[in-house]
Amino acid sequence: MKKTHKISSISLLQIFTFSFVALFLSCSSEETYLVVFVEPENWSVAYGTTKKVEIVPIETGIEVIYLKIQDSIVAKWSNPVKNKGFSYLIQTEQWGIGAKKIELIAVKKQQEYAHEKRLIILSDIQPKGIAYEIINSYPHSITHFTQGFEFDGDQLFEGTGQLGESKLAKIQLENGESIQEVALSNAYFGEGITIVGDTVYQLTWTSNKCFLYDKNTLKPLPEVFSYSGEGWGICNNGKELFTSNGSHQLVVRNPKTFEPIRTLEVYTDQQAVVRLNELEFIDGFIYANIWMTNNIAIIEPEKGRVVGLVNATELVSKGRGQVGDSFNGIAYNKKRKTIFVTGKNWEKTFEIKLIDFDQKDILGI
Ligand SMILES: [Ca+2]
Repeated sequence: MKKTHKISSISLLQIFTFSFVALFLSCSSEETYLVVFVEPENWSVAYGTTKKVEIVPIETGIEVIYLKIQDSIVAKWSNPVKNKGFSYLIQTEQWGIGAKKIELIAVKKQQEYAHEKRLIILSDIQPKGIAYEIINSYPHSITHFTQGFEFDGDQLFEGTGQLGESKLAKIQLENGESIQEVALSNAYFGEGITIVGDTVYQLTWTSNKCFLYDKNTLKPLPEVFSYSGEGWGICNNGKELFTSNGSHQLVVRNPKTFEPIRTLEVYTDQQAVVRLNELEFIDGFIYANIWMTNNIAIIEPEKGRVVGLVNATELVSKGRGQVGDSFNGIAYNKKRKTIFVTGKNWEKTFEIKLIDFDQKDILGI
């Protein structure tokens, strides 16, 4: 009893001391700038442009100033003179789309003083509104909280969520019923699915686990991949996996190890596109449901630019039914060249075709 009391007193004291030191440090670092960016700067620019930043030392005795972009030193100025400014040109193509950390570090008497900004590099393309036509509709099980939707040939696979109800199933398109299915343990909330070779990958929402199955038997494979953060959607282009986590970022992964290769930041010409959910790779582009909207974003997988937006409000009203939740689920049938879409607990799955979506035209290639 006594021992417990003693430990908690020490912990509280440590927390207090730490907080005090942290507060002191944050105050001092915020107030002591030896070098600054000249304001007002526009910290949001289009990809492809050159961004000129103006820099001015505001103190004497600085030995050296470093400019860092994304933690890499890109320029260095020795013995700068107070109030004598200089500039640096940031080539946005070199850094890619997304939020970039831009940092000035002034060194004086072996102390470092930092001044940090975020440069948002937006897409240079305005997304095109893409229309579609409904080719057909099919029943969808209202007990399926759809989180993953993908074809292997003509066989539709569906992964579902909710604790105690999550599963992976092969679906008979004509009636929406499971031909074969495997349940997840009650501890796991199933998320996106994708198929590479003979393997089905299934993410979990907050358990940091990706389960693997033999696509023919739906037997779970012994290997389980782990990852950091939440699991939402997943798709692949045959060589790489793409995973979403509810943010505007997509992580490109090695299918053999699940290790991240790079991160894509998804932007329009105005803003980051957040809450990217179920994914599908179609003809060189990533299609993503945007959670809490009726939209699908069509994303270029190299740079993260949103080239098109499909507004599926009509499908939501026609397919959701009484108990349906959000629009989620995109599966491409390569043979039919049509896209199948549904939602969580929806009554229907729709087969659609996009109208006048010419990717090459949009990208100007
Ligand atoms: Ca999909």
